[in-house]
Amino acid sequence: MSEASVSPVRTTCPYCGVGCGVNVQPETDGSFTVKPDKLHPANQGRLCSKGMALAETLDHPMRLLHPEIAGRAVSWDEASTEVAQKLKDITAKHGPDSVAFYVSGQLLTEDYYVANKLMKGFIGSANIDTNSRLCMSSAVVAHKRAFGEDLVPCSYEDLEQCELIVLVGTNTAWCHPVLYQRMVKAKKDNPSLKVVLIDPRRTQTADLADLHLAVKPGSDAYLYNGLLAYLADNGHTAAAFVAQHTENSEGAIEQAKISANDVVAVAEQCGLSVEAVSAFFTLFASTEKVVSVFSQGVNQSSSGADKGNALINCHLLTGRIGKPGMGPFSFTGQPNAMGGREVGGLANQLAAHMDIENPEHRELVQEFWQSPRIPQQQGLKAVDLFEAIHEGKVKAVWIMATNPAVSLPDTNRVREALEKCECVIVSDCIANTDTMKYADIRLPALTWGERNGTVTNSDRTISRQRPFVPAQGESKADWQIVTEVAHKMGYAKDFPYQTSLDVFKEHATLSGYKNDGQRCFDISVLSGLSREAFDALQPMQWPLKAADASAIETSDGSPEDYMETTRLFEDGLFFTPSRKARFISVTPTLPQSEASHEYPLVMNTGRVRDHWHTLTRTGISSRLSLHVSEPTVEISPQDASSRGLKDGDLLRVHNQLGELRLPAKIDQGLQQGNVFVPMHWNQQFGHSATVGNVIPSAVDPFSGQPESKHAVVEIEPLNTIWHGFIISRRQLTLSNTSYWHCQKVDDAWYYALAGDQLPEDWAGMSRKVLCGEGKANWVEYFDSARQTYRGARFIGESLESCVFVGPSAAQLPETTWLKQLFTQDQLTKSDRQSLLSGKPAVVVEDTGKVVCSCFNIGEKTIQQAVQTNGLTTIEAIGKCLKAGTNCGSCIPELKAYL
Ligand SMILES: Nc1nc2c(c(=O)[nH]1)N[C@H]1C(S)=C(S)[C@@H](COP(=O)(O)OP(=O)(O)OC[C@H]3O[C@@H](n4cnc5c(=O)[nH]c(N)nc54)[C@H](O)[C@@H]3O)O[C@H]1N2
Ligand SMILES: Nc1nc2c(c(=O)[nH]1)N[C@H]1C(S)=C(S)[C@@H](COP(=O)(O)OP(=O)(O)OC[C@H]3O[C@@H](n4cnc5c(=O)[nH]c(N)nc54)[C@H](O)[C@@H]3O)O[C@H]1N2
Ligand code: SF4
Ligand SMILES: [Mo]
Repeated sequence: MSEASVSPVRTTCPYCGVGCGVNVQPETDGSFTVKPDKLHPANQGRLCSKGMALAETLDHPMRLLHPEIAGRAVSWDEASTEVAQKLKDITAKHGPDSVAFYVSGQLLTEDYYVANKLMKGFIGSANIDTNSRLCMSSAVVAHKRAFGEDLVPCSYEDLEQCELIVLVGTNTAWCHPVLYQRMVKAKKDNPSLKVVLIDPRRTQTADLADLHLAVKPGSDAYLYNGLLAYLADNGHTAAAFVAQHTENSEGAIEQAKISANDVVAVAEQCGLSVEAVSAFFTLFASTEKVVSVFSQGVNQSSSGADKGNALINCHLLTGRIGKPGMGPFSFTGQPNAMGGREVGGLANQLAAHMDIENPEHRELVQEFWQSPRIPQQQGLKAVDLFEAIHEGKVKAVWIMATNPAVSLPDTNRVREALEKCECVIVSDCIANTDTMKYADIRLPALTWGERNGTVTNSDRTISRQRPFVPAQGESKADWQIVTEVAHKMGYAKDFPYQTSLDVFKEHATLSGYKNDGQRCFDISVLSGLSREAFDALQPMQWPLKAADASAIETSDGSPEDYMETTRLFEDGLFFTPSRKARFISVTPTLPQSEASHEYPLVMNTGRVRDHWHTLTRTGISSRLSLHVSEPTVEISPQDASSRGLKDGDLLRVHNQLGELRLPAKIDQGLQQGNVFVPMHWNQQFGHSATVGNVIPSAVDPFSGQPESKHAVVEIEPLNTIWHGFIISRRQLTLSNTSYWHCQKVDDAWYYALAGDQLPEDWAGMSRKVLCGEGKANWVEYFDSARQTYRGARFIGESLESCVFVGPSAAQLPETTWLKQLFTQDQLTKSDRQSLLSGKPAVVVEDTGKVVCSCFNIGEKTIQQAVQTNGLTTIEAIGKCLKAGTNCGSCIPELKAYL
């Protein structure tokens, strides 16, 4: 390939709901360079650390390459026939509700559309739900109740046009890093812009905040009811707007006053000082241009929908919606959480923002699909769905692009359900996920870089994902897999799709079908999209309006034929029957599990900066695994000291549902009595590290969204008598250890280990664990007095693995140098001689935990540079070390060293 002949492919990042544009440049050596797209409206030339590292995660060592039935590789023909037959047989015998699909906000819109159509219109059940249930479903309910439709009014540019940003239950710095950077810049450009953070933890996001309200977990609705009452009592009502464009303001205010009659009561309910609550209320009341961003700290709650509405109520009362720089703004999590909602991927939706329980909508969709049947009522929501599988009511489940054995609450029960289920079909690109273990039929799906279609981000911008590498193995697009199954079930004429464009056009057409302005979601001007126009499609914000009335019929989707919509509700009209927005009366409730004598600690969960969900992508990148390299339970300094714990102590975190085994990490940002466990680790990456093991399946009564942010637990030291580690070129299966976790390092895997029983023979055990192909030779050292064992396994001259064991973690060597040895094909004589000492003959510098992953700069390097050179600004650190000058994701952390 000559340099000149290949131009970069413009596509969209597959991670978070910011939906950044990326340019992928194929290089002459077959590799790819990923750069931010300067022209994409979401990121305007920025990318975070995960986006920057995308090229490193393209080749997955565990790709699923062939369809399999019961572990046997089969042809696609056989696989799709088997899936179709199973679905037909089971529904013929037990009815349509005896089968289910469980899909994902990481599917493309086209995949999602086809799966939803097959289940709802042809199998005739509404048993299709999605991992968006765990993520956005409370926000969906809040939007529908308030606005009559699931609509996000704002646009990213509102973050730059406002005077106050309230961040509620969002760790934006780590989870929507590019939007965080946009906010940082907005604040720099406009020093009067204020930021308030509402989060029980002091996260990296607090760095941007003028005020941080460390609320008592789960108490946000008290705060927002209090705010509503305060606004009403102090004359901050947009009276004309409220009268003309809203309903039930009085009811909601009255209800709010029952729970929160003054600032003192609110402060008490939320565990805050009266001053802090007053400061927030005054700031909100006195600032016209307010954007309130909310995310999982609000949604993942047994009262998440009410919390969303309590927040929206305050925007309605002040009329702060539908104008530049203001509005409630739900940040979506997954790259296509919004697209999934457009096509109706939730069990209570239909398609194109229509509802199953609305007879007119049912009729309309059925007519459009020409489908033989359509369910009359909602299907099972995720948690109930897996319960129904457990009970044997649902006998076949097809899981696509999600890992429920890790991400649902009460994962032990979910795993039992999958174990018992008659037929588990899993479409995934990876062969070894925790869920894949239960699959009877495995279907290899395309992944990012290979897929071709559309996604929609948090601010309603539809962007293209374009392919730049060929499909690996026999993998196929998800829409194509579903289409083939639909054909085998006898629905060939109803699923006539040859390409994802065919699907997209049908979806666009349905959005306008008999719409007449009743449904906001309308992209029907793209119904006649040509191949060329689809391939050239620029990011655009729905709803799309035709530039002139005739354009809909004739348009080939060229940009001049339509107009985008930056902001919704500018005309004060909503999508309820009365066209008025609704205030919702909210009675606050606290999380379902309460701390007790037995389980005194409140456990919170969430994300870390450089990892994505269940680690199927980021877990194979050594660079992304450096920032937070191990699963931990974060505890407050007070709890650590009262329990005599220090960093790194191995703990059992347990409650009535199960246990976790994790090292302690003392975190100044936690309140006493609270602990935090990241959601990412699972059975592929650790022993008892799946946080869902201890999360109860409490759900919101309206949305069915689980309370994944809340459990109560007790912690106690894990009994261990030896500690060790293994570094190995291959991934290993470990038994006989009471603790392990693994981390990808350059050219190898690092395993931390601990056990409560000494093996009879370390050498024998090491051989068993590290056995593999090729004739190996060992170098070993055993000190029986000190109970120390060290061994290394060579294949020829190449170091294949090494193992270090001792009575305590403190007696093990630092591992930086040992990990580096695996980047060499052959060890030098001196390295080989020093190997078992764990230290090089010539000492290499330990740079500490990596902070800047773009330039691999460790904390010790930063501390040293700050001290010796007297650096006082982020810019100065950047000049001196380059840290923070590329993607900027580490800037909040860099500030801590100044
Ligand atoms: N790095 C990274 N980024 C991601 C993802 C990822 O896996 N990794 N996943 C993406 C997805 S799918 C999603 S949904 C988003 C999630 O994005 P966020 O919602 O921002 O992320 P979380 O860490 O889940 O939770 C946010 C915060 O809620 C706080 N919280 C917990 N309980 C409460 C409470 O009672 N009240 C309040 N006010 N706050 C509370 C937690 O302390 C946490 O800091 O991130 C997206 N971006
Ligand atoms: N305790 C706790 N639990 C949580 C959360 C929390 O904050 N705390 N957050 C919840 C939230 S918000 C979310 S969104 C979920 C996320 O949880 P999951 O959806 O379970 O997590 P992922 O690891 O993203 O799973 C995606 C799967 O799809 C596969 N995949 C990737 N691309 C494709 C493709 O193109 N096609 C197919 N067929 N497969 C593909 C990946 O290999 C992976 O196995 O977790 C939820 N669970
Ligand atoms: S903020 Fe980061 S993870 Fe999210 S879309 Fe942009 S580059 Fe991807
Ligand atoms: Mo999510």
